[in-house]
Amino acid sequence: MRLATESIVKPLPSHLFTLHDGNAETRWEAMAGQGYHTPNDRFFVRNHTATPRVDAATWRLLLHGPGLRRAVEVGYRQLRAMPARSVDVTLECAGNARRFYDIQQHEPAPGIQWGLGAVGVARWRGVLLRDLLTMAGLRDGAVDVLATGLDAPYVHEGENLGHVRRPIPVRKALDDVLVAYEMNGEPLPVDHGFPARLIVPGWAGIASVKWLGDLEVSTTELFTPWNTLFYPGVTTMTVKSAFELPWPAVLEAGRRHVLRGRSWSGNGRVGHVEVSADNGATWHPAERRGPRREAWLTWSVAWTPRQVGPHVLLARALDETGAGQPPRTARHPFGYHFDAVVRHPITVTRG
Ligand SMILES: Nc1nc2c(c(=O)[nH]1)N[C@H]1C(S)=C(S)[C@@H](COP(=O)(O)O)O[C@H]1N2
Ligand SMILES: [Mo]
Repeated sequence: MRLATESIVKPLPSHLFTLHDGNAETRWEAMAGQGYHTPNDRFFVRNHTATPRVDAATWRLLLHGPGLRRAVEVGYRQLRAMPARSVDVTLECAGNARRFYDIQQHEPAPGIQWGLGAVGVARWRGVLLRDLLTMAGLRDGAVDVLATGLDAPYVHEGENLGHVRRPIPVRKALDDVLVAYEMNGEPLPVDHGFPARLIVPGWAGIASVKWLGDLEVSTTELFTPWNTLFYPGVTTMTVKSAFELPWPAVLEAGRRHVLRGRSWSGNGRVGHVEVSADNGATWHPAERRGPRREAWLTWSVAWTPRQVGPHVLLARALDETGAGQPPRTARHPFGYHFDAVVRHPITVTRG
C-alpha cells in the first residue's frame, strides 16, 4: 500500500513509514536487517511546508553579510569541485519521541506525535562550511551564520513567518558543519534538501537547513522564529535507544530471540547499552554489533521469554559524557529532548 501525502515526493509505503500530517516517521522494524546507515528510502522526512524542486543548473548558494569580507556565490558544480569529506552523522528531530511525554508520563506536549522514528544516520558528503566561510573571508567580529531554505515561506497561525531559517554560532560553523550534497552515496534526494543542505552534527534537526539558498554571516546575534518561538535554547540532542522491532512486537515463548537495536546521543558516542525485560529490576549488557563508529551504536541482546502474555522491554544507554537515560524526563513545554527509557510493548505467544 502507498500512502499519499502532498508535501513529500518519495514513496511512503506503510511498512516503512508512519505518517503525521505531511511528515514521515521511520518505522523501527524497517531498520531490522539493514546496515549501519538508514537507507534513503526509509529515512524520516520533516517538512514545514513542502519539498520544493530546485534546479541545480541555476541554483546558487549566496554567502554574504557584514561578518564576511566579500559576498560569494557558489554554483552546484563549483561546490562539488571543492575539497570534500564524508561523515556519518545522526540527524534527529528535536521532537523525536514526543508521544512518550503523553503515553508514558501523561503530560502530553503539543506538536507532531513522533514515536522514536524521527531519527536516522546517513553518510553525508559535502564541503566543510569552514572552507566556504574562509573562501569569503571571515571577519574577526563574525557572530552568527544564518542559513535560509528555499522551500515556501512558513505560515503559522495565519502569520507568514518567511522561509525556514535558523542561525548557528560561528564557533559551531567553523567546527564540523557540512554543506552536504550527497546522502549515502547518492545526490541528496529532493525531500532531504537537493541540491545542498546543512548538516550540523549533534544538534537538533532544525539546524540542518534543507534546500540551502543563503548563508548570512552577522556581527551581532541573530533571531528568527526558529531560534526564539519554536526551538528556544535547543542545541544538542539527548540520549535515546530503540529496538528494531514492530510496535507492539509479537514473540514466541520458549525460544531464544536475538533482539537488535540502536542508541545515539547528540553529546558524542554511546559507550554502553543495557536491556531489561523485568521492568528495570535487572539489566543485562547489550553487545555491540560491528566496529565502533561515529554516529549511533548498533547492539544486540538475547532474550528467551518464558511467560505467555504482555511484556515490556526497556533499553538504556550511556554516552561518552556520562549522560544516560532516566526513568522519567522532566516535563518540556514543546515536547523536545525526551531522554527517558522507552517502554516497548511485547506480546509473548505460545510457541
Ligand atoms: N528548509 C528547511 N529545512 C529544514 C526543515 C524544513 O522544513 N525546511 N525542517 C527541519 C527539521 S525540523 C528537521 S527535523 C530536519 C529533517 O530533515 P529530513 O527531512 O531530511 O529528515 O530538517 C530541518 N531542515
Ligand atoms: Mo525537526
